[in-house]
Amino acid sequence: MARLTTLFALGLAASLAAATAQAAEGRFIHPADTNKDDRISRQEWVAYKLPAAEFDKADTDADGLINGPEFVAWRQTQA
Ligand SMILES: [Ca+2]
Ligand SMILES: [Ca+2]
Repeated sequence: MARLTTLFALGLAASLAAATAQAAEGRFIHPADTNKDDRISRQEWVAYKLPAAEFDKADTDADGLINGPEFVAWRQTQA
């Protein structure tokens, strides 16, 4: 169990680093964005096992999609 937790934590850290770096370049590439439209939809969010209740908090402009800046801002609230 401890090993699984460690692997999960490493995966999250890698995802965060990647998303932050891509957002800085004006592009948003995240493994949760399975249709590669640079936005995370609610379905993609849930499919990636992110907490469904957090989607509305992350979607600050309430357009139903999480873009790069929204994701990075939400991520920073999770630290
Ligand atoms: Ca998408
Ligand atoms: Ca949005």
